[in-house]
Amino acid sequence: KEYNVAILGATGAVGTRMIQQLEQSTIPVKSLKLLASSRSAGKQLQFKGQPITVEEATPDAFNGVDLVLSSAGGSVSKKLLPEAVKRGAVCVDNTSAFRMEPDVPLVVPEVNEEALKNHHGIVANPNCSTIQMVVALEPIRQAFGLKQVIVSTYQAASGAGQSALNELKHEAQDYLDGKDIQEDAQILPTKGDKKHYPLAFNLLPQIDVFEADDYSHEEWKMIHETKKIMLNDMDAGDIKVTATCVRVPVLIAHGESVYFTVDDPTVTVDQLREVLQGAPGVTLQDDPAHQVYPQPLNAVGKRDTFVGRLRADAENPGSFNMWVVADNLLKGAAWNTVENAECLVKDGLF
Ligand code: A2P
Ligand code: 11C
Repeated sequence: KEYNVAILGATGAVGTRMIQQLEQSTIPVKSLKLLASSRSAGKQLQFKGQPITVEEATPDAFNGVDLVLSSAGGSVSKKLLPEAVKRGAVCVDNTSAFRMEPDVPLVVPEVNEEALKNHHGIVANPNCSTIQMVVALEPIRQAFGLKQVIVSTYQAASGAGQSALNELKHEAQDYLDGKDIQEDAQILPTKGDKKHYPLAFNLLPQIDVFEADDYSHEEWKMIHETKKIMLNDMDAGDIKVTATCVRVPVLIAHGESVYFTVDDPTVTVDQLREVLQGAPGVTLQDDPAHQVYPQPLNAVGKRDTFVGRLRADAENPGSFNMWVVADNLLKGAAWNTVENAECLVKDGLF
């Protein structure tokens, strides 16, 4: 079978990469529709060397579509994906719109591919910072059990979209030209809040808006999405997770310092390395003697999650530190979405 595919948000930082990842995927594509806002209608993009004209995303644009890959923001997904499902499509959604709905699987194929079989038309892609962390932690959990995770993130500007990436470049240039960059800040830390601060030569410990308990919504996602993916049950409290999320002046690829405690206190760093060496979707880059460790610049454009800096906490047997880096636009978004769609095809789930 060949599929009529649509990409919703095709002109964005993630959408353009969805086009590339679909080109390189095993999904047999009969036709491809590229959908965005009315602002982009008429623009031309390429798929496998052929020009495709971008169309405005409306409910009827999904007529005849079998598979939707979506990354145009949560409110657009909420409005349009039920329309696509009504018209017979299966949607893999990269936004937060449906992630916590009980009948929507939240899937990272290396961790919980089997959850795909419970879909009712929509599969959700987790948040980028959650995805790379669970790819690194799942093989460890399977081998040794997992009690607790304490994560601090170092997140790239592109997580907030193409316009945030442009904002960082502009601020950096203005700063080097000796200009005041306060006025350049129009989007970050988040479009959804009142004040905006420059990211260039700075750090912003706010990603998304704050919750009532003073955690940011990004931190909330890392805690709750991790439990839904790894425990397959939002309310299961077996893994304690806490997070601090920070935006850093990097364009692409998130870094994470992950402190974790396994069930078995006799586990060694060598055993962890052995497990991670062969783990799906993981590349181990851990050779301190030769200064080998994951870096955002080296992860850009790659599908894998890179893990290094593994160390035992000498004062707490069974607890370890590691450093995890992945391209937030690929494994964190476009690739994980296309990979989920590949699995749906492979597993005969639509
Ligand atoms: P457009 O380029 O026409 O604004 P990013 O995450 O990089 O900011 O990209 C967001 C994507 O979502 C873009 O493709 C953008 O299209 C698309 N988008 C934004 N608002 C809408 C909307 N109301 N309907 C459809 N697509 C939208
Ligand atoms: C960021 N992680 O880096 C966010 C972007 O829930 O899909 C992804 C938002 C999401 O800003």
